[in-house]
Amino acid sequence: MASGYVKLTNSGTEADRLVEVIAAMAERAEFHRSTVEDGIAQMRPVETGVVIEPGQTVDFEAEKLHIMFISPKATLKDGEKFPATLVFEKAGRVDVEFAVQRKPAEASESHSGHGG
Ligand SMILES: [Cu+2]
Repeated sequence: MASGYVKLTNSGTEADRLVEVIAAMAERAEFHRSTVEDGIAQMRPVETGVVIEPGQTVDFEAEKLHIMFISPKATLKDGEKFPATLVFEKAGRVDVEFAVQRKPAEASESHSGHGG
């Protein structure tokens, strides 16, 4: 599995919500939040999407959020890029590119708490 991080700024006057991420390289993508419960790192799906208030920036890494790419169809190589589409409730579809970076072992270990 691969996790993606974005930084979203809402420069509009109304709140918006990131509802979906579409990437051809994965079967599907989910929003997850990392939590620590009883000293065990876990991830919980964020079913409601990610709200960005007007004038606010949501930094996935700082908020312990990530986009989980489920069942990548290709092996991702360090330094590669792949396209994806962010779907917002109000702003609609925004095309982006994710840069692939191999994470240190201790960071990917937190995925062991994953339900599937
Ligand atoms: Cu996850």
